Amino acid sequence: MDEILNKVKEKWIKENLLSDKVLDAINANIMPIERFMAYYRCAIMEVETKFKVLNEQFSLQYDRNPIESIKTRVKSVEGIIKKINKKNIPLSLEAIEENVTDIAGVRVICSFPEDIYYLADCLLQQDDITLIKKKDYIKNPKPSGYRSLHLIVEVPIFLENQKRPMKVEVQLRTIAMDFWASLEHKLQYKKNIPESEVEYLSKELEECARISASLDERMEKIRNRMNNCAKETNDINNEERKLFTALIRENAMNSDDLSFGETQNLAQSSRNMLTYNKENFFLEE
Ligand code: 0O2
Repeated sequence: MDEILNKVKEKWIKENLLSDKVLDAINANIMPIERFMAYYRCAIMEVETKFKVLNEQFSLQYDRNPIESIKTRVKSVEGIIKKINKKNIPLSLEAIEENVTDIAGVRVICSFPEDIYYLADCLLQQDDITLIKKKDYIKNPKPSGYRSLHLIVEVPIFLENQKRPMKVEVQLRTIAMDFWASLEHKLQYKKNIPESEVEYLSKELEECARISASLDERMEKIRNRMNNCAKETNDINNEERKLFTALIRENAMNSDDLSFGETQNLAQSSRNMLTYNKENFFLEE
């Protein structure tokens, strides 16, 4: 009996669910979704490249990289559906495109908080970027302790015969902010935690967020002090170079034909004068 039922079931599936008509219908519906997701992947590439270019330029100009790493993702279909339900968005690609603004996500991990604002400004200055929304959770952290700078931007992608504006969510954060957010995000998925523990853990996470913010601040101060020291040393070296050149020029003008030994003596006396000047320079300070 079971065998007969199975055969009937199989025949029905083949004739109805796997018919050419049904497969055509599935393809017709899947294609626009695949195209839709591909557009978001292209938008991610555009924004990621912009950050890579800024990083490269910064590294040439200041001899350091403001970006530690860049992570990108296209939101999963499951994630999009959850957001549609949460926000009661109509079930059409147009409505999703309009209302789900984080389908394309680019996360930029920076070394210091100042780099975040520098990079955000540089991106927003570009004439093909339109700012849709900005949320500064660094200046105004979430009650959970979450800190990051969020930008929803629109960037054009250039297709065969079309220029298409696409929305991308950019999250900029430091390594410390990212460490905290990744861990906290993982903990959000842990189930069966008793109410009393939830309260304790939330307080702990808030405290950790505070510590990580203070760590960012202190590291930035250390960086700035180091930069100032390096600048002062650079200024002194430049001063030294100028003095040395001036002394050589002066001594050379006062001497005609010099032997090798005399030239060496001249260089040494220039160095001595330079040391004297340098010491006085420090004493004057
Ligand atoms: P996922 O899995 O990271 O994509 P909206 O985006 O406007 O619909 P909302 O909540 O107003 O919703 O946006 P918001 O506040 O800008 O946050 C969007 C994203 O920021 C979240 O995406 C998280 O990635 C991150 N985020 C916000 N708050 C927290 C937080 O308290 N902890 C952590 N770890 N991350 C946070 P999704 O869609 O929630 O999830």
